[in-house]
Amino acid sequence: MGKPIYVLNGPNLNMLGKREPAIYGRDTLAAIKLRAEDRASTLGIAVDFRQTNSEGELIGWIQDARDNARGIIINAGGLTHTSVAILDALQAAELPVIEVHLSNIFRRESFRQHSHVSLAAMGVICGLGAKGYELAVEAMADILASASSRG
Ligand code: DHK
Repeated sequence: MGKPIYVLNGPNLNMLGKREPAIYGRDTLAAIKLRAEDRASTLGIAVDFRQTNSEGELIGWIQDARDNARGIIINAGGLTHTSVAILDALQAAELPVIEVHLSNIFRRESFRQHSHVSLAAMGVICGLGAKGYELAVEAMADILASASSRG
């Protein structure tokens, strides 16, 4: 299967299922992980799915991705809107990046409507709940397939 795609989740996403379900839905992160892994395995790719509440740990994983992953799917949680350091790490990774949010950040508070992560992302999926992760895995598989067919 080769190197995996990293699916990285930032602060508070471990609270999914309990956390503001009207905004984030009732799926737990464990359920989202299973769906992403299932979708990836039908596409013949591996997923390494992680969550942390620590900005430093998230940056460490992004740095690690440069050598050990084929692409990054990231929901940086609240760090999306604040962290230049996450953006810097994503740009340094030199990998395809897809940004995911469960909620539609453009229908929410104005401070959520700007994403630092987007500057490093090939595409953004938001507002589609847990399904967004499956769609991101599918899109990443296409991106990787077309990159490898170009040699
Ligand atoms: C998740 C969070 O934790 C928020 O801080 C973001 C994002 C939105 C989401 O919708 O998945 O603003």
